[in-house]
Amino acid sequence: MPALRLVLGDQLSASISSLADYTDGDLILMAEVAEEASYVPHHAKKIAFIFSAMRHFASSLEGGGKAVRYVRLDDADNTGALKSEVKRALETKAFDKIVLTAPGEYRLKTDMERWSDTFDLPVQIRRDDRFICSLDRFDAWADGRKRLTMEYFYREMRRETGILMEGDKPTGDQWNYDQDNRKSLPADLTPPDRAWVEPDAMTRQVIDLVAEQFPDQFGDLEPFGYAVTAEDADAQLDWFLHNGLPNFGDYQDAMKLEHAFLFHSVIALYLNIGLLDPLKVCRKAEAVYESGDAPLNAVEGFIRQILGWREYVRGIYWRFMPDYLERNALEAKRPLPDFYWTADTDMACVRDVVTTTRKHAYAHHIQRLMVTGNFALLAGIDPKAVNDWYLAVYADAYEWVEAPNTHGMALYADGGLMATKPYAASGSYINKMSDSCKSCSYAVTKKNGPKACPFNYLYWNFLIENRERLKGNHRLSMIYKTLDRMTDEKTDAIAADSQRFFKRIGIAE
Ligand code: FAD
Ligand code: DLZ
Repeated sequence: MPALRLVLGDQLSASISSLADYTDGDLILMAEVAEEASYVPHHAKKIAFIFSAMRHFASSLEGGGKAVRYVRLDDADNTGALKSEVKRALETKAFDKIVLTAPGEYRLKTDMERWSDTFDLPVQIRRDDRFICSLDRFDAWADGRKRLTMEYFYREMRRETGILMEGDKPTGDQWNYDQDNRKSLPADLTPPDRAWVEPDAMTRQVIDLVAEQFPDQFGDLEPFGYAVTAEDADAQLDWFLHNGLPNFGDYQDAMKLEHAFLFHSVIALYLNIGLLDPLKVCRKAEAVYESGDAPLNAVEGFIRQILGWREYVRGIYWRFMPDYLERNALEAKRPLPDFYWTADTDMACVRDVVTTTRKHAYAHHIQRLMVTGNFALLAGIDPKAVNDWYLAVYADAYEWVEAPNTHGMALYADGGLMATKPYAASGSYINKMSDSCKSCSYAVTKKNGPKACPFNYLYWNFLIENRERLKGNHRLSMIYKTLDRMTDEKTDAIAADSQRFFKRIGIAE
């Protein structure tokens, strides 16, 4: 008897495990459903990207002779949820099993684990083997360790894959070139113009659908230039390897107003839905180093993000869920300010990151971590609200990768499971790494008063509010010594400025 094979919107790889043993008579189900499109208010461009990539993938499967039941969002009978679409598909003929690849989010996995009872059929939930490190391998690495330090995990991945290795030694005799990768952008260095993809008729149809069905959604639907097929995603990667990668390392942390992409790859959205394969991406980058077209600090830095960070955060997510997202180590509870949606703020750096997020469903890592993330950390915003925002607004956002980065790295809500100290920074970090302070209505050099950069007093206010929770962290001992030397008058001014600011942006307790 045939199998019903469900392929989710982020499982668009020809090699996906749920399709491995497809045989004639089987049916592949793909469904655009309101439930997935609205469990957080996804960016309009993200919805269009996923739907268009799903349609292109379905059409390539059909082109290869496979039977696909593709349910469009506006199909009259669409029931709006994955489970009810499986039910409808099961009613079309007799199936002896349901086959799927494990989803990337805990909420769906727990639901799918009950489907066998619901449908009274065997349900095979297969491993998602599109990652370099299996979850078992991650757990074997993590078991018994006191600290799960990404760097040591990364070194094991380097050894196991042989990427950037000469025998048992790292290429260049150094594992990590991070200290070379923190330069600000020289004023005379212009980032390359991106080679975007022109939407085809199928993408245009999806854009019209999203415009009609999600009229009030956050984010600009157009212009739309993202790739929606594996071939075009590969071409985007190749463009980056030759035009961005040589400078990726040096300017990885740099920020420039109205230039979110800089020398970044903009491939996370393709990796995360399966249009690109992480190991192949790393090998291609390694080849660019070997041919002498990009320096080692750039190539190692880029590979570390994929072979290291991306695999590591996935391992953390599945090892610690569902408790992970229940943690709120700093007991942060202020609401998310409206300007995360409107960009209506006087802080030029935040305004720029939210604006680029709205336009492109993209911001680069340091913008996410050190501007919007840092602000949410310093202002004590409720982690649930911050997680929901990050999950909604980025085209590459799925909980397995979004949550550890937001909850753990940006907000320290996991109490230091991932980061050894909170990534808290005052305005001077933003000033060093960007050009935004030059045109800001606040003065980054001022520490207090109405003209002072809010990041400056919020930084100290954060340390004051969290003194009991953080004073035992030895990496913060120097900072707390500096705080202890401040006069009462100074700490009172910090608290008063912070409270005034919270009130003004509508988040005072
Ligand atoms: P590049 O800077 O060119 O990096 C190359 C690749 O490395 C990325 O495409 C990505 O696949 C991988 N990578 C880099 N950093 C990380 C990281 N910390 N964790 C996992 N993979 C990484 N990444 C997501 O893919 N989805 C998310 O929802 C997401 N949410 C984030 C939320 C916060 C608060 C922070 C601080 C980071 C988040 N990241 C997320 C990680 C990172 O910011 C993005 O992967 C990156 O900005 C995507 O842009 P890019 O493709 O140009 O990456
Ligand atoms: C993100 C998303 C959206 C917006 N829509 C769909 C959809 O209509 N159908 C679908 O199968 N998948 C969609 N996705 C991706 C899923 O949310 C994703 O598979 C889960 O979050 C697990 O990672």
